[in-house]
Order: sequence, then C-alpha cells, then structure tokens
Amino acid sequence: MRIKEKWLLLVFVFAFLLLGMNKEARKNELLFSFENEEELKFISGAPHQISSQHATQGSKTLKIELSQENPSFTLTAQGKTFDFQGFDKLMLDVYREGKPITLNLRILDQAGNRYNCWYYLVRPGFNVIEYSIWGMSSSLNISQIRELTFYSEEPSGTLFIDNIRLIKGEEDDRWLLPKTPPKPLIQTPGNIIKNGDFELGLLYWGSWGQWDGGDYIFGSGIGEDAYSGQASAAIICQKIGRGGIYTSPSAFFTFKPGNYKLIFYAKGKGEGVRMFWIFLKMREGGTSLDEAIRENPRSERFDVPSQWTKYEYDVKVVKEIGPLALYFFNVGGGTLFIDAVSLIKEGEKPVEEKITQKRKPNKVEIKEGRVFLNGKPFFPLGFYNAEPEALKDTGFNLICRDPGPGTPGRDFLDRCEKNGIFVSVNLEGVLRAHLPWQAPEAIKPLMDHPAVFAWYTCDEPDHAKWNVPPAEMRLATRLIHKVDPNHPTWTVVMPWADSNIYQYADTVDIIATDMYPIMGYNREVIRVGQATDVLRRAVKWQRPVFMVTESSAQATPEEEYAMTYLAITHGANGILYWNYEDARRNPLIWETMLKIGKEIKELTPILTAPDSKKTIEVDNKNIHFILKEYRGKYYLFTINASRESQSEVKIRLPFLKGQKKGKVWFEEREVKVEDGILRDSYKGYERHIYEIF
Ligand SMILES: [Ca+2]
Repeated sequence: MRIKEKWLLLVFVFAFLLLGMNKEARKNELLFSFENEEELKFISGAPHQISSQHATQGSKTLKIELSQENPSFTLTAQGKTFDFQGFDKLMLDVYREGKPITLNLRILDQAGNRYNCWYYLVRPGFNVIEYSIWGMSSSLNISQIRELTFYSEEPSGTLFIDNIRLIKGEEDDRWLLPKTPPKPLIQTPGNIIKNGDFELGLLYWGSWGQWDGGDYIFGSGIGEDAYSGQASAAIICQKIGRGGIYTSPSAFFTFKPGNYKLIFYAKGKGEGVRMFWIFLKMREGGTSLDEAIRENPRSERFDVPSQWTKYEYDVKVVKEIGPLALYFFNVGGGTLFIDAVSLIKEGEKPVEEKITQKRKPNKVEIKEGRVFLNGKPFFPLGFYNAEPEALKDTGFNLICRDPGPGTPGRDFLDRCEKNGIFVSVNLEGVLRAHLPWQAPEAIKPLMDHPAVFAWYTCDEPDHAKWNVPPAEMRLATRLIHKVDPNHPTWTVVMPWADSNIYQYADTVDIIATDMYPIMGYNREVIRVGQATDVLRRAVKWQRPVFMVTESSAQATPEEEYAMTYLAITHGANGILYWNYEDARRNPLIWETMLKIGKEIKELTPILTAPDSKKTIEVDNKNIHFILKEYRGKYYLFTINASRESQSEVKIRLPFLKGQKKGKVWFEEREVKVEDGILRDSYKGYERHIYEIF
C-alpha cells in the first residue's frame, strides 16, 4: 500500500469513528448521574446521599439504604416532566451490597396514569437494569413522565445507583460475561450425577426453597465461589428453614449392591450456614432406603465453613434400590455453595461415553412475522409434558417439557422423532442459575438433533421467586444464535401484568404467555384473546407470538374451542396447552383436544398464510374474527367468546360484491354472502370458519 492510500484509509477510519461517536451521542439521554448535590432535590424516600463508590458515569453515585420497612425512593423531574418519546429503554446502573433483592418500579405520567414493572432481580455486585418504554406507552403518556418510584418488599442492604439514562436501540449485555477465567475442572470418570459440577447451572437439578418455614432462592457461585470450573450451585437463605436442590427426574439413578463413593465440595458465605444431604427414594413401596443402604444413606446436619471443604462418604449398598435422587439442603443462614459432586461405584469400570453420530437438524426460521420449518410455513401446536407416542398422527406436533419431568436428552428426542413430534428443549436450569453465557454449552449436545424445534430458554423468567432479568435472557439468545443458526428461542412470561410481557419481548425470538382462565380467571376465556393482543403489541406486530393456554380436566369442550380460536383470531402463531396429564384426566377433554388437533392440522396452510389487510365489521362484540387470504380465496375464522348463543350476527365484508357463498368448514353447510353481508348464528363458544367463493 502506498503512503497516499494509507493516509486516505486513515482519514476514512477517523471519519467512521466520528460518525459512530455522533450516533452514540444522539442515541442516549442522561437523566441522572448524581455528580451534583443539586440533583438530590429531585429525590425523596429512603435514606440517601451522594457517594463516590461504584460510579459508572462521572465519579459519583446515589447511595440508598433500604433498611427501613417498605423502602422506596422517588425520582422526579421537579415541576417539569421527562420526555421518553423516541427512546426504547430506561436504563440504570445499580451496584448492590447485600443479598439479592427484587425491585419494583412505579411510573406516573403528568395525568396521574400508572404503570408498574414488577420483581426485577438485582443481584449482589454490578447490574444494569432496563425498562421497556414501548411497554410504558401502552398506558402512559410517555412524553410527560412525572415520577419514577422504586420500591422493594424486603428491606435490606444498600443500592448505589448511577447513569439513569434513556437509550435508543440496544446495549450489548457484555457486562454479564464472567470476568475471571474458570478453575481447573475436577473430572470424575463414571460419575453418576449429571452436571454434578454445575457448569450448566441447575440443568438436571430441581430446586425448592419453601420447606420448614424457610425461604431460599437459587443461583450460582462464580470466581472465588466456584471450586471446580466456572460455577457452583448456590442455595441462598432469605429466611431460615430449609431449601435445597435435587437431581431432577431426568437425572434419577439406581443403586446396585456394592460400595459407592460420594464426594462434593461445600463453602458457606454469611452467618450460620448449615447443611445436610440425603438420598431419597422416588417411588413408593419395595425396599426401604435404610434396608438398601447400610452406610451413609444421609448425613447429619453440620456447619459449613467459609473455606471450600471436601466431603467424602462411603455409601454401602446391600440391595438394589431406585430410582433415587440426591438432595442437598441449606438449613441455616447465608449462602451455601456446592460444587464438584461426584458419585461413583467403586471397582466398576466407567462406561465409555457413547459417541453419537451427528445428525442433520431441521431448520426453523422466522420470516415476515411467521414461523417456517425447512422453508415451509409451520403452525406449532403442542402440549407441555406429553408423551410423544400419544401425539403421533394427532395434529399436535410439539412437546415442551417443564422442569418436573426434567431436561430431555437424546433418548427422548429420538422417541419424538420416531413419532413425528418436535421438542422445545427447556434450558431454564442454566438461566435460573444466572449463567446465560453457558447456554451454548447446554445446547451443543442436542442442537444437531432433527427433533429440536426451539430452545425454551426459561419458563416464567418474570417470576418473583426465581426471577431472571431480561438482559440475561437476551444474552442467552444472542449467544445461542452464534453457535446454532437453525433454531429460535422462546419463553413464556406471566400475563397478570402486561409489563411482564413488554419487559421480555426483545429477549427471545418468540415471546409467549400462559393464560389459564379456567383455573385462574373465573373461566373468562376472553382473556386468552386479550393476552394475545398484548403479545402482538409487545412485538409491534412484527414477530410471531405463541399462546399457552389450558387443556384442563375442569374445562368444557366448548371452552377448549373458545380458548383455541380466541388465540387464533387474535393472531397467535402457535398454541400450546398446559398440560397433557391434566387433559388425559378427563376423557371428554382428551377427545376434544384430539378433535382440535385434527382441525388445526387441516387449517394449517390457511392459518399460516398472511393476515388479510381487508376491513371487516361485525355487529356483535362477542364475535371475534381474523381474515386470511390463501390461494386467491378469503377465509374467515370466527368464534363466539360468550357462553350465550348469538343469533342473527351480521358480518360485513364490504370488499365482496354481488352473490357469494361461504363453505363452513367442519359443519357441512354453506352460507350466502350477499353484497358483502354474511348472516349466521352461534351457539355458546361456537366457532365458524368460512371459505368464501
Ligand atoms: Ca463447577
């Protein structure tokens, strides 16, 4: 390269840098940086002061003590208002001293409208917190925001807040990546315990925090709080009692007579950490635990020191027993870290790991707001926790497993493939342990399997008890896409507050919610449609959304039709039912579900066609509808959302002229459409699907 060219290149590089900086400057607006005592005038509530610790913008932060009952603090624009218009997120940097805490935010606009965001998990150390402004715009005038009030239900510890800002676009979530290299892994050939090293968080482990009046939450230890590799398991006390982790059903094991050795490492942090462990029999009847295990079927309760300590037990088994789970409990205060759990049978040669031949995965894509499978439009219709054999040739095509039955392995995927069923693989063990950067490791053993449909990154990440903040969910999706170009991510957030849906809308490829009106909302099936509307608005009508509703033994067949077709008429791109076992409890409901499955399968080419842009009017607000155009014909899906019948309903299709006919699918009848008017009657919760020609 000649000198002149080099110089030109430099000029270009410099110009690009400048452009980039300019863009950066226009992108963000700083609301508070606490550099100036003057800013304190706009803050009220819990004891607070300007501090020079943990600053991320300038050299000062706002230090807030959350020690009083119901701690809260309010930031105002003092007489003026904040203008959030044109921005995507409200963000702030928070440094937490103390145990993990969940923060709520209440936002008020000038007219006094409120919007609440719930249970945002703030973990010890550095956090970047974010709130969706698009969500706020659903109920506030975002150009006139009056105040922001943060509050917590549990008083404890300190927050340092800085850099409260409005941003356009996205930040990169890189702050979540670990800052220390992993420690050497302790490898134990023949280890019976799956993910005994917790490198994949709590994948293959269950957790429960509310025993004996206690309250415990779960996570990971990293850095000094890991003994082997990158992470350990953390059982964190909020209130003393008992809380613990246990090998989940997909990791149960059986003992044969012989000598086993259990080894693990433990460390306590904080006051009075105490623990015990136990093998538990997971099926009733037969040999009891104490008959089968002569030595060390469980431990006593013991104090856990603050240094990593090795624990080793000889487990003498005299009779075959299983399936078993291994439980670890924290029965004290503070945080109990467990790492490098191994359980081996002595004198037994470890079984060589099967080398599985790589397969060709199916490709699931999102294009033009729709889901495609190997290039063809696809309508996912599934159950939680179903057995693949029971879904063969039913029209249902997807299984999502929750942590009860556990994380599926290749055996389960093989069974699904054999029966033509896809799987959403649940990764919540990784996400709930706050190890989003390990999601790629978790999917690698499965991502080539043709039965994989998508990665279900977490179930209800908005949950108050096991909250996974949006940035962690989004980072998992980003990192998964780097290793796997073939499968989207999705998650289900709870619908009781619309803000839950907005907070997570951009953290996965497909956002979903779980609306159970039969169990939870006084049988108001219309809520399925309303929740679908929120999902669609949350993705700005650009990306697909899935609806999870009920296949409940308590529902009526009519209600099942209503819930299904309300999801469809409101624009759901996939439907799943919670859950299979419950549907099987009532033969009438199972039979209904099979009928629905068959219908949806027949309708799939039409259902997955783009929505028609044509305007329709219906003179009865109980009738919900969606119009599709497919191969030159109009298809009108309608459902009566009321349990009362509706007669002489007038549907106006003004774009249709003259005499037309409508074939009513699944009813073997026709209707007349005269000058764009279709008249029909509906029984309670009845659906009519018209093909107009
Ligand atoms: Ca580890």
